[in-house]
Amino acid sequence: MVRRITAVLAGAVLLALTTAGTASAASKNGKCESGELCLYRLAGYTGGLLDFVADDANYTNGDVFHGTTYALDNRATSVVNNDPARCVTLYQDINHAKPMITIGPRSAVSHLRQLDNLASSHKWTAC
Ligand SMILES: [Ca+2]
Ligand SMILES: [Ca+2]
Repeated sequence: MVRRITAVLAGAVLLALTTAGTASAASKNGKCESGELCLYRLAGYTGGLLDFVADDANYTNGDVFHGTTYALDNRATSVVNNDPARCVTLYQDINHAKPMITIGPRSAVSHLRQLDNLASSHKWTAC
């Protein structure tokens, strides 16, 4: 019985270490790390950024671009998908309504042009 519990604990520790190793990127720390979607307020990846590891169904929840007081909703102008494998879709409305654009792995858009200042949610997808 004792031996069995030890084996389960060892497995749990290994899982925790593996998870930490693959999820080193931290959302909303102002750094566009590998595995993140990075939204910039201005063209050419300037004007402050917001970086996300996960989906976000609602940009109207108080997020501001890092280092600024500008709210995210309807303000993204340039975008970086810094994930090596996933695609990410931006939506014009909250709750992933009205898809605008899908950006492939390790791809970027320096100016969203006619889609400027519209994004209100995003979701990661398989490519
Ligand atoms: Ca980050
Ligand atoms: Ca919008």
